[in-house]
Amino acid sequence: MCGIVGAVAERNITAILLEGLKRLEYRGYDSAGLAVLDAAGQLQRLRRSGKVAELEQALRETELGGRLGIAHTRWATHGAPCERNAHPHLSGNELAVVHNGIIENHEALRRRLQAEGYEFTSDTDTEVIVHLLRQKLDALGDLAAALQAAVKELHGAYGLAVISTRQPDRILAARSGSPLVIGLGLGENFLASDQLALRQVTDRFLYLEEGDIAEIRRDAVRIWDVTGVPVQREPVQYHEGAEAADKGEFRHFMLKEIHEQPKVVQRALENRLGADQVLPQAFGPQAAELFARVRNVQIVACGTSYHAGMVARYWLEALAGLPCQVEVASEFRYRKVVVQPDTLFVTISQSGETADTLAALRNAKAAGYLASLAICNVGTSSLVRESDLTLLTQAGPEIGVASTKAFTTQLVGLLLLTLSLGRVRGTLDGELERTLVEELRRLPTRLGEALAMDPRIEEVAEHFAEKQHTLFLGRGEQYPVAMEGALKLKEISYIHAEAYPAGELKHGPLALVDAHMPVVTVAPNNELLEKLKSNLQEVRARGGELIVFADREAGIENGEGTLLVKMPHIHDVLSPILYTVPLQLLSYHVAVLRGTDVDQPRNLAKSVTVE
Ligand code: HGA
Repeated sequence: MCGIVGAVAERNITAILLEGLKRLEYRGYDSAGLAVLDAAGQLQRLRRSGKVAELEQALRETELGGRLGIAHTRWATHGAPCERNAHPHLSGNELAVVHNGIIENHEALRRRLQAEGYEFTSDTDTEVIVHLLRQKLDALGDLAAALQAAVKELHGAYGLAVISTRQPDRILAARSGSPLVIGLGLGENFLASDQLALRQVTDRFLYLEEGDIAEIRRDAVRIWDVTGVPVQREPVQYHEGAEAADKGEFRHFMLKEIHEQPKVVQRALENRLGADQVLPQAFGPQAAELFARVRNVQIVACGTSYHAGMVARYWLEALAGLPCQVEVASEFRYRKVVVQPDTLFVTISQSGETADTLAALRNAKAAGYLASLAICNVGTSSLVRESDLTLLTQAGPEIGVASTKAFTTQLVGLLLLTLSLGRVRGTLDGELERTLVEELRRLPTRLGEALAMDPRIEEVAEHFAEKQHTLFLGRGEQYPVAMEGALKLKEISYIHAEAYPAGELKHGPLALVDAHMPVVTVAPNNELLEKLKSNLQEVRARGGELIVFADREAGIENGEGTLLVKMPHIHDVLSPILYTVPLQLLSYHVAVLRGTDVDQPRNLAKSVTVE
């Protein structure tokens, strides 16, 4: 979603701001802008709707430059995506603000500030912040004090940065519900909503905590906590994995990330598997003692991560004998829940900054759960820092907005969790445990075999290029895989796709089936295969075209009305991980054929840091 970059240095910082914005582009946005204090100490602002490249082009045509500035990519929540609403927003040409998040009481504040004579030039909620700040600055004379006073009147979520002509040597920042990180340089300092934006200038970071306010100058950083008390935040050295933010030989990040799956799954298993069991320390030193007390599991997540949670429910109940509930975070957070005794609260999020999931975790703290566990890809994220236990998925940076390798590594993490809980509680059969550990070791090879089906999947994708609707079917733990397949197709090809448990077909969706509605099915060779085959017959009998991803021994043949993709054989329990891969490839090829923006699909954003 929106991105923030700020810099204060002895050199012109516009190139640093632009490079930072480019590094955040993958999150999805609709406009971009920056504001700097020029050599005369005046505020100069430039904004463009569309891509950062357009802002860059506009910048080349001006003289604009300075040693202190802030920049932003906006993903509109309040007000149309257009230049007038792009950030930074100004007040009286002496203050500029960029903001990620939503100010919920913006209407009341706007009315009050307008009545007091402040003139608004945008439809955004953000603009109230800059006028409110100017009011406070007029009264208090100091930017940090003004910000401390202003945030007390803001309800909602914000990560924000402010610069002013009145104190032209500093950037002020505030965090509440939307992440911010300070990058430490030599004689220069930086600010961003994600450290990725600053990796070209530093690898040392201070992570702001909830409620923090920071004052960033060239040679000093001061931070106050939520109570206004000065605090020190420990600098963290950031080590990036080998896979940097570049596409390499691939046409899109999404394709690169799909192909990385054997490698990242291997990494997700490293140091976590013993000879015939999941190592107890995989979830941290206190895990074994806590796991022994777990009697229920509550999983909360959004989007793709929610689908990973749904697969885990099948595993946790079947293998660890634990009752498990799974819910989308945006519902869970506003619901009065009845907490069963000894329930482990599990959150799943790629970024660890997903606003709804974080809010659910924060609510859960007061609700009486046994402990919280985050399954997450970003070790420095808020979710990780605020959870009792963590399992990092080790997927490496995921740039494509549509999640792929983050999902499969989440599934690996959730299977490790299931096996650990099953072992500690004595509910998992020892023989089955050994088999599954062995199968997990072989998983990277199996994933490589699934990727080798790519040319066939590309052929199959051609049958979709002109379609407008499609159904995805699965049974048991393949039902969430079908949901994830449908989500991928919607996200990047804009084809309407619905997933159903295959047994539900005749309770409604069969009415939609005709020659224009392809039906995609995942069919591993398991105990539900025969039932699934009957469901496929129901589709064929209505003239529906089937696309089936089936175990090579499933006894399903390519033929009229049935396009078959033969899959490598895999143990039932691990089949959701393997069968996800061809569905990712199918969506990818369909999207390429339809000419959509695969890595940055319209209207979507990575790391959903607003509600
Ligand atoms: N509410 C602000 C910022 C939106 C945002 O943070 N998106 O991720 C706006 O609409 O401009």
